[in-house]
Amino acid sequence: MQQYLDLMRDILAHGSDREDRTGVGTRSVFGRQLRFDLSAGFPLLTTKTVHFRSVVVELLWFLAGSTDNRWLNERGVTIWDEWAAPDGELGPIYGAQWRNWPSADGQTIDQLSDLIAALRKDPDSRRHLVSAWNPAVLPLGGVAPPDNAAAGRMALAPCHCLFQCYVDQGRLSLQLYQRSADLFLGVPFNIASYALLTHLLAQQCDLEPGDLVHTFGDVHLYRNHLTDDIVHEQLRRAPGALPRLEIARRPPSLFDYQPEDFRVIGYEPHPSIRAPIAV
Ligand code: UFP
Repeated sequence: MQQYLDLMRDILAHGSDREDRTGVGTRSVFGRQLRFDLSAGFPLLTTKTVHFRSVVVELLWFLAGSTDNRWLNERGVTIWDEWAAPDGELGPIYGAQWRNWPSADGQTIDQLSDLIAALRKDPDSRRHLVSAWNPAVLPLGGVAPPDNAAAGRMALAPCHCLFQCYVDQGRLSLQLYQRSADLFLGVPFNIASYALLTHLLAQQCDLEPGDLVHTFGDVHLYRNHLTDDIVHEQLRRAPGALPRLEIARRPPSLFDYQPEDFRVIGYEPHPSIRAPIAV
């Protein structure tokens, strides 16, 4: 995870100070990439504690096609609370686009089922893509996230908006394009989530997990995270050994995993670091 810390230093050294939608302000760079060989360990940040169970539950929620925050709350996960409408709805975010992309003829497209079928049938294809970026239902500008969700729009425009899979020599690799990335709070979570997704896709296709390639558009540090007890505290810490992911069973489909199926072995992180989130 040294690369993650190097990217933080890159932003501190080379970033531009910018104003942003949330009003907090960021220091940002454009166009960077991290690469994790998943055979070398599971990329869960060790220089602070990342709550792995929330990563698991959120991913299973996406896979289930749900956009209802109550589903997460019932499982003890509160990471989407700030964006939800009063009834828990988040609008047609990731789960809706991944499983039920609305097509022109009134049908819906299950991009994930199509992906699994295509990976099995034609692993060499260069068309193994899944997109969450659907311009027809992006949030309306100047409208608060919960109000967008209540109006049937996405509460938040997809940050991790496109991924592509690649199969070579029995290994499944995945590249993610993240258009906007809060490096301190969001990215450790996003890395773990897509590493987990790569493991699941590989298992379902009888392949080994290969590389996770994480490509960034605007990758930033929020101004209120550039303090001695947040970003600089993290940079003082030495990364430890990566844990290993254990998957207890192979369920019949990508949509049948349960939170209890996953364990990280040997995760010995530094303590968590609290930081304010920009909504
Ligand atoms: N963000 C992430 N990862 C996520 C997520 C949000 O880093 O998974 F949902 C951050 C990126 C940015 C903000 O700081 O949330 C989204 O704001 P905007 O839509 O203006 O880019």
